[in-house]
Amino acid sequence: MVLENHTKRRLAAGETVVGCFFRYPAGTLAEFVALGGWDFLVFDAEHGSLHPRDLEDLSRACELHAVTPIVRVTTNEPSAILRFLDAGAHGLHVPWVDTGAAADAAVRAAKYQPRGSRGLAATRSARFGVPEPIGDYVRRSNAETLVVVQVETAEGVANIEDFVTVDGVDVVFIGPTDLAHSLGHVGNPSHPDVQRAMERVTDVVTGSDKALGIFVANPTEAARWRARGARYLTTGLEPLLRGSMRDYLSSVRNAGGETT
Ligand code: 3PY
Ligand code: MG
Repeated sequence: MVLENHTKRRLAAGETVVGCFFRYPAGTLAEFVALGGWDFLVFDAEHGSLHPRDLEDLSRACELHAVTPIVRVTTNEPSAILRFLDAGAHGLHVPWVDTGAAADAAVRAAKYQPRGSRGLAATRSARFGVPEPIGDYVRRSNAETLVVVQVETAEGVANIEDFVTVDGVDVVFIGPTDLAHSLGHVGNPSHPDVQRAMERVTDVVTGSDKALGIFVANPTEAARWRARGARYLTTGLEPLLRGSMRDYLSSVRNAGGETT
């Protein structure tokens, strides 16, 4: 159900947006998180158990609170992408995009004609065809649907110049965990090889009309990437909760005189 996509508008205006990955099939929990004040939530169907059906409730939870619902799909396949978008996501993350052609395929799967070849029906995304003619919905959806392509392999980094020329890509997003893994430094995104690869992506994307996005684990990393020009900043529910649980337990236990 794409009405006005505030996240896309703010990015187009040169602003910075802040979002959170969420991978649980629980609409009420999504509503609670949406109330936190995020610009957008990314419902993660790549990692985790989300199905297209879950996106109906998860998107609804966001729509109640003017938060943009975005989905990360498993694969760059039009049939997989279609079902998640039809359920109500207003934007799309495609993981493992390695070439300009793959970035173009992601845009074509997300957009209707003339830019793309998304299949058309009066689904939830089209508000079931009730309030407006389907042609109006198609034009609005093409204008409002956000497309994010993820660079997270050595091949993607090598081809980064091709990504930023693709019409319809809004955000080029660095996946630090998979990129470090791909470069042979699993669990160590701080390794100089990984940092060099991220610098290359950063230089090319910030010099283009696309926004740079990244996943960060904490506010310090977010501030560093923001200073480096990233405007689409994401974290995850798990890093937030891990930190809160650790801090809570350690202060409660320390107050009780325990040492661990
Ligand atoms: C990665 O770090 O690989 C990601 O995909 C972040 O979401
Ligand atoms: Mg990844």
